[in-house]
Amino acid sequence: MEAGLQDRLYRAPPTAPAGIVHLGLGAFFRAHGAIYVAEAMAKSGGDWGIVGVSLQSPGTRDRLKPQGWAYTALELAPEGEKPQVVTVLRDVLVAPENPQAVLDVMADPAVKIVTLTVTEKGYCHEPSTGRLNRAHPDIQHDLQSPQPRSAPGFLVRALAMRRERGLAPFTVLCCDNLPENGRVVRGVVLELAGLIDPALADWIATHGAFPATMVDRIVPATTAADLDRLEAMAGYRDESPVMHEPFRQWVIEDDFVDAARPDLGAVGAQLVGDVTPFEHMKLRMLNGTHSSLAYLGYLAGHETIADTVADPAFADFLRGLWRHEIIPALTPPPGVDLGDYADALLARYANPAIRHRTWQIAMDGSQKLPQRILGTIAEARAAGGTVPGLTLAVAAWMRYVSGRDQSGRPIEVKDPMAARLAALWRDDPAETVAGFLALAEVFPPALRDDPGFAADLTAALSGLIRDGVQASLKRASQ
Ligand code: CS2
Repeated sequence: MEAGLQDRLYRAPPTAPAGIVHLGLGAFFRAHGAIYVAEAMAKSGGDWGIVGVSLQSPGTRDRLKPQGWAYTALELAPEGEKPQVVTVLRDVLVAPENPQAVLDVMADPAVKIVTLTVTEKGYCHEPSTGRLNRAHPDIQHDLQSPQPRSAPGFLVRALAMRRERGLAPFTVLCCDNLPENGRVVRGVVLELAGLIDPALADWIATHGAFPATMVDRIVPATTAADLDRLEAMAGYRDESPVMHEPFRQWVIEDDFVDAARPDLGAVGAQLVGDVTPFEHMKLRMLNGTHSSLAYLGYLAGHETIADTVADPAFADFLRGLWRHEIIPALTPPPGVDLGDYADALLARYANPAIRHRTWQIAMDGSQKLPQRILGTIAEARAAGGTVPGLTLAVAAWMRYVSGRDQSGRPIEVKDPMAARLAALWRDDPAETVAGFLALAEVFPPALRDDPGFAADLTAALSGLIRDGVQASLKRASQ
């Protein structure tokens, strides 16, 4: 046990002045980016304290404030748990309470970087195309009001303030699991800025930077039992700890305004010229199989990913997904063996100390499936291949979002499109599939217009309904 952990939590030493504003202060950033930044400052210095912003609710701010913004990050390794106190946060703002205060700090000359983890749906874009969804209610609001609600709205209005003040823009560092995430956030920001003031959009396009990133660390939601266990172990109460696996990876395109950034390379982040091969590998091999296991595992009655992969039929299915369906369509990043990467992923999923619920990962499938699964399917089919496992995963998603499991029990579906998705379920699987494939926001044209895919998906869904998950897994395992 690290000495003085309790003292550090409640009398956190003053952290450096803020150089970073983070939008979307969830558990993932506190267990990933914030730790890299804290370590980079400890190693190489710099004023990179972080002001966190919650875009929705005050819960995190209310829990962290009495702790002076410090919190415990608990590493969950199979061989034991290890707490670390993180003191890099300087303040936490709650955007709906005072949007102007958020804009003011984003427009502060000391702030050089705005990082984001606002989840896939937070970009208010159309997942199948990456373009801004102008009809989104928050975007409609942000077009009218200088006090924004959406993440793109905050970026645009704060960049406008910086331009008016003669400051350089901040670097926008997207840390969400989106393909080409830098390009997506740049696209929505430029489109929104252009609707408000075309000259602003030109200025951002010329002077701004939107580096792409690949972020990776498994961070299960913290539970009440975790709080009690940490208290028993560490001897102090932390009302807002975060849980994480030992593994972490952060690959960043090295393109920052005025090259201003923490020394992240000194603490293991990879600063590269092209993130794309890393991002494809991670989104398709990790997130793609995570979502597949989430829907199929949930329907099979498994509560967590570790429980799911402990089931031999699932482990076989998973290996088949990687070997036969996902890896063949990938270009390995320099120096990476994708077979080894798959083996390491299986060990991470099997970590019994991580209770990562299938229900948690199943959330927001309409926003996740395109980049995690549908891209691989479209490429494989275009090359004349078949992908029965991933097709089955899409069928399982359709069953899941119907809101009822195989035995008619209700499922609590969390998805911005939940009501529309549930309404697509029909007694006839072919009709259900036709309804889903008409969703232009989710399915790329290559799949919407592919009768062979519709037929395969219908067969997978019929099989799932008729024979259940286990038999379907066997059929799809090659
Ligand atoms: C998961 C991710 O919840 C989900 O959808 O697939 O949060 C996953 O755990 C992380 O991307 C791992 O880096």
